[in-house]
Amino acid sequence: MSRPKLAVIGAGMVGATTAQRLVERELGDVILTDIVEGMPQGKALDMMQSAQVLGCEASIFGTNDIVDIAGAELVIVTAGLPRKPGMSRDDLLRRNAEIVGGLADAIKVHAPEAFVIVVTNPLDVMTDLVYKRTGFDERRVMGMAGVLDSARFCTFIAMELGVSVKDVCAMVLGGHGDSMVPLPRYSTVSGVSITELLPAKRIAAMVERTRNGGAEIVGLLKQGSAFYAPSASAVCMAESILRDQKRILPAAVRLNGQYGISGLFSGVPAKLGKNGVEQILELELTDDELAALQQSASKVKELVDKL
Ligand code: TXD
Repeated sequence: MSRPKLAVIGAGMVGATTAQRLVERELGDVILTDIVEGMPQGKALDMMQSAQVLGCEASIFGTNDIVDIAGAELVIVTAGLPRKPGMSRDDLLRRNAEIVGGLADAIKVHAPEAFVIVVTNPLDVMTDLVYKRTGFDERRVMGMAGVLDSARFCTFIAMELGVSVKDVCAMVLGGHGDSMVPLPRYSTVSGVSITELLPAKRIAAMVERTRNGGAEIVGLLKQGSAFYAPSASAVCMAESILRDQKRILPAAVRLNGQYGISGLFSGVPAKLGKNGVEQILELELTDDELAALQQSASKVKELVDKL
């Protein structure tokens, strides 16, 4: 059986875990690349051996040569520096822009037909950078944050109510950062909005915990940042595209007037299928929710302008 060629750039915590999940789900044959000599090769070999134990047929190849991504159908960009305790996502801006900008140029040359899912922070700005530097159609470039932020919100809701997380569905819009916009009205347990299930105070506390979801884990780990849920989230988006699932997932996509935002990437619900971002859904928002989303987008714009 021929499998699609997939590339994961950056073989650190998020990248390596992403590669592992792609292989274990047999979504494609994976190229894992990083600049640290021997590291992607070592991790790939270890994963190949785990695939043998698990009975997975997909392969993984580690390399330091970016040219090996040639012809990839889907590329996930995780290369960059992670946040350290006390460091804001925005501190990462300049350093990661250099790295991701260079990688976008390489993707344009070596994988010109690829879908690109960006993970590196600051997420919305890096996604914008990849879009501009590759010149790819906007349906092929997207950022992963909303799936993760929503997963965090879902987890806290399930913990609070003592219900299965499978029955919880939450929606978090906006940029990946302190200005993200969790939407309790559109967050449900088996179809019932949490606004009918929990007092406003408890909801506000969960919203706050969701906003600080990344920082909470950074603080606990002391070194590096979250990677299990981030990799699961990136793979969820990849799977929706590769298997044409047409899932509606919150993703950082380029807006052209939706929600009153133009020419910027921001997290909104999007349909992901074999053509990439196939549709952007416009939820009906209250004035406050819309203002929060636009405020979040204006923060992204500030950073884009800085670059
Ligand atoms: O929701 C989200 N979008 C995020 C984003 C959730 C979690 C992590 N998020 C961000 O992803 C995080 O703030 C970082 O910017 C990236 C990657 O996080 P990770 O935890 O995987 O960082 P690591 O472990 O430091 O791995 C980064 C790797 C490391 O091995 C570097 O050697 C490599 O990137 N790197 C490169 N690889 C290839 N090519 C180049 N140029 C390069 N530069 C660094």
